[in-house]
Amino acid sequence: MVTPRFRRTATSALAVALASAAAVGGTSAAGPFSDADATTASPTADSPPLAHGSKGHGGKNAAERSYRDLLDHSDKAKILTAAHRGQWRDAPENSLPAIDAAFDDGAEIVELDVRLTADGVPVLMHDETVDRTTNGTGKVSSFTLAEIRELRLKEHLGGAQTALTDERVPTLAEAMEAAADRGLVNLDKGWPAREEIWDVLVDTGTVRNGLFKSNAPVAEVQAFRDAHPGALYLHMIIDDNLASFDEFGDHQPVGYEVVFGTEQDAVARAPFLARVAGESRVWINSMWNGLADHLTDEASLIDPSRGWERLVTTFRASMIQTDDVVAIERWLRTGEGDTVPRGSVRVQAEDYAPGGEGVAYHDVDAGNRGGLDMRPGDDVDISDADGNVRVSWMRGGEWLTYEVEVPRTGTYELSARVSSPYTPAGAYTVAFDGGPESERVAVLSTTSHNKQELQASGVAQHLTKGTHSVRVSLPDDAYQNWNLDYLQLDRVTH
Ligand SMILES: [Ca+2]
Ligand SMILES: [Ca+2]
Ligand SMILES: [Ca+2]
Repeated sequence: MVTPRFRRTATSALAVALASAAAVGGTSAAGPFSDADATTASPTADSPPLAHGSKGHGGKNAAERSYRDLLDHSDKAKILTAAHRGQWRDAPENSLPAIDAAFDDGAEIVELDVRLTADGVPVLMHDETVDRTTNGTGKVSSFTLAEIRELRLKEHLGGAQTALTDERVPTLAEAMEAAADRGLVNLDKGWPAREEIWDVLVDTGTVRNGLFKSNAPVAEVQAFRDAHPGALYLHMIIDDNLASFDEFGDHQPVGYEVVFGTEQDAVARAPFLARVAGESRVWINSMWNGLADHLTDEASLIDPSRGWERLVTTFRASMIQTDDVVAIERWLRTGEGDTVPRGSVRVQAEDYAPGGEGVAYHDVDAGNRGGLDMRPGDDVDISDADGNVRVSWMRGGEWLTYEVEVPRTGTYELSARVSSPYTPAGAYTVAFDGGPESERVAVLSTTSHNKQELQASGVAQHLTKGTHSVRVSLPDDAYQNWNLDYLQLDRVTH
């Protein structure tokens, strides 16, 4: 049983207003909403990102605000953020708590993946099979709703060694209910099930929350939109189908998801994007390389001008899909990426001390298997994963030494930004200035080699102002298969 909400008005007045707003490229929401708290400013080519007005408050009007913002593609349009598969850093991807967490963290949109069960019920699942993200196996389409509900979702991004949670595969109806008052839902993978999805949106009163998406032929898209006035639609374009922009004519989608493997792609050229941005919103993805050249979340964390800032200023993005909701929201508020906290010291794993094998490091296999040639001739395995530069192929028996400049005397706690899909992922000890080794620190799975997380070590050390050495050693009797991005020392006492 679903509870009707304020959006339960996919009826003529709204539909006409919406269709008309989309058709004429209206710069403000048509009709239904009169609350005007548009105190937000957006990054432009001439100014850094400024604060959002009222982000992350949730509450009854958040979805209305996001709906209205979505229809705004003026120069002042607010940058909207989309949480890829929900906030999977806090909950299983495509789960109900991941939807809540995404909105809690300030996203206006959750990107969810929709597939049909054997009995035709839209549920959330990214892959064609349930294997990666649940304790079951087989295609989603081979399970009835009752059967798929027996499965339990795995933590975060799932994977063979990832722990189960008590969460179940949500129906789309549950997901829309969860989002109804909070924001928008991007309905990825759902185009083949668009009629079933439409019925769910109508039944749950969430027509104004749901964003259909496809790269289908324009005639097919327009037939659906004509049959379902009020349906919000994003069209995916790459070089191969960039002509769809002209084919939509004066009945433009509310947004375009623009994907460019390189900045030289035709779809990424300034005159074309200017035309698109003049008619519609521009959605760009930053999760990994090849979605928008190398302008990724990880590159943005190092320096926003390597990613998100250029997506907005050069490529006209007014919607960004990300795996780092918290970080992109911080950037929108402050203009900063993953900056070192005040009073802390950070050393990049790839910036190990000079001196070579046996002096600065010990690496068990010859050469750099990571392929990023930063330290020619060294055997440490340095890789670049979607903008994240780190030491990879971390193996038992290996060690790395760092020189750190401590700015103030005090006690410091060490943490490490790591990634690994394995459980256990590994273990390390730390020794300062040639002293004794610490207790072993367990490296926890992040459920992906390419998704990093700052993990506390529990190791604390009193350090005087000045230069210190830190050695990180990997015991050879522990399983080891993880990546180290950086070490950080946070001062906790004087
Ligand atoms: Ca090596
Ligand atoms: Ca190695
Ligand atoms: Ca690094």
